Amino acid sequence: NENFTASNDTYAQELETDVIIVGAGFGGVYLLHKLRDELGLKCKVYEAAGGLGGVWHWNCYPGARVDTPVPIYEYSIEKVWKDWTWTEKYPSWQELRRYFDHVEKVLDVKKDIAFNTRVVAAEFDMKTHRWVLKTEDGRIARAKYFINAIGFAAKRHFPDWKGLDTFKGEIHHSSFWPEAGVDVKGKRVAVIGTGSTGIQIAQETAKDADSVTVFQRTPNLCLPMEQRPLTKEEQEEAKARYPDLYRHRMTTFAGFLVDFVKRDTFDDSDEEREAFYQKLWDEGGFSYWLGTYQDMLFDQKANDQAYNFWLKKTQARISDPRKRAILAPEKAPHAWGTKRPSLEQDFYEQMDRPENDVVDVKATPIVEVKENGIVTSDGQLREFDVIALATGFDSVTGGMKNMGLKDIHGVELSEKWKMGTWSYLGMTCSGYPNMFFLYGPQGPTAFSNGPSCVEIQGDWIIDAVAKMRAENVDYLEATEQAEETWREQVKEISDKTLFPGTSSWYMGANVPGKPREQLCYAGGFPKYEKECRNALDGWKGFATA
Ligand code: N01
Repeated sequence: NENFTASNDTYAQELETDVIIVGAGFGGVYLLHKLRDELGLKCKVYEAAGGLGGVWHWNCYPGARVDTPVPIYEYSIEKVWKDWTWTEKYPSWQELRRYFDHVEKVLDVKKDIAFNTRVVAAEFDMKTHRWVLKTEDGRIARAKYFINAIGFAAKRHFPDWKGLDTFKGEIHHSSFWPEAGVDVKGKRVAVIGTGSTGIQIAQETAKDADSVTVFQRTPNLCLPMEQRPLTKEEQEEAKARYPDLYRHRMTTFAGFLVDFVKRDTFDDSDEEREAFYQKLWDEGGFSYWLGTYQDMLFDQKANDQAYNFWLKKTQARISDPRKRAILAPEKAPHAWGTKRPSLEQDFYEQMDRPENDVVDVKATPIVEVKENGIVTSDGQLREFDVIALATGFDSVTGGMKNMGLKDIHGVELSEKWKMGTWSYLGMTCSGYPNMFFLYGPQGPTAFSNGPSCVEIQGDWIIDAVAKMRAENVDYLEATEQAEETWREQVKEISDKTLFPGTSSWYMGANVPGKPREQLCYAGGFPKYEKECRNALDGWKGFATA
């Protein structure tokens, strides 16, 4: 456009800048801060929501809280953690929002973020070597670098049940919950889905509602959260160790502090194993998942042991035999830990109460929503006042496929990824020069602690941009060969584990018609970082100009 009169104002109709980042969650804010304040680049962020926090802006459903403990669920940036104090080990969405207010106070990021701005198209202009992005309301931005930080849950998944829009009560998807809340006092609530979200909504709503009915397709093999309040004093005392903790989290498999032990399940005697499981169980959180025997996710027999211990612990909490058989069945629904366990507080006790119920929708699927309730395939109509759809997301790839991204040949990303996902290092794509993404497909994403993942990938992107500038590289594009090899590697690593045998969003299996494939890199942080750093040395797998 010859008449392009660009400005650098955040909300300019025509914006010209060095870097455009999409998304103002943990990833986008980290990149904005580092690229702007440390590399000195002009940066702007486009964010569809009205505030900071990404998923923590959208997720305000009842009981929403993170299931990674602080202080590892936060930035390692000293000027941010230095003056920040949490009140709980696993913070609520309200506290995470306050954390982002604090981040704003310290890093002053908002002035470079255009909120309520949804990107609907992006294309690289081969003549000028600049990205051109369009927003829903017709604004245009041009930038040398384009970074996608939209997270893995940017596209909601709604089932296509007949009559979904005829329901006369209140119906909300978890990621679109009214911020003012929904008054459930005296009401009959249906919760559909038992992912991390459904468990939290059911557990919390049951405290106020007349009754809660959970529609469960696959049992969530939940672990006890062991939530507890934190004092300012204990955090101040611990802060001397934070730099070490932050370094350490990058050396573990998933960017947590716990890690798999270098011992196999049957290396221990029955008694030793029982004692070890008990120890992990008592620690709470993900210790029983990510701090266990190294063969748990590889060997079915080892995995059965983990399931049996879980079963014993969980069944003991449910007195109603019918509910027990649905929530904690004798036969494992899938290999333990190959779907995300939710961290619960009193979910099983709440479900056990006589006024609450659980419906096995694997046996009797939902077939229709009527104006007064939900009909299952056995013809039964259950009546409700409120329906919470906790049916998840077109996870990992859905967001990027839905943004109108086009490669240098004019092919849409949704077309390129129609039969499966191709990327290099889970951060770049062939046909998309000077574009980076993080916390998305083929990176450690779903198998990692979010803030750790955005720092490991964010630091790589920052170093790549810095290196391009230092070497006068104007154009950086992953080769198709490098993509093929990376895709194979992601698959090969996953195929050695028990993940592929389970229908989960990790495998793209939660959305009808989506190709079944491992969406994330399951090789762990140390191996991942080594691969990425190696590629930077001499631009392996990239074409440069
Ligand atoms: O989504 P999910 P989520 N009929 O896809 C069911 C993170 N997170 O929003 O398992 C009936 O996990 C579906 O059943 P099935 C975390 O990484 C973190 O809960 O496919 N049921 C499943 O039970 C998490 O993993 C936090 O058989 C249907 C549920 O809906 C990720 O976000 C909190 C159905 C969807 O579960 C996504 O979690 C929340 C149908 N037609 C989320 N379609 C914390 O940090 C789907 N389902 C605490």
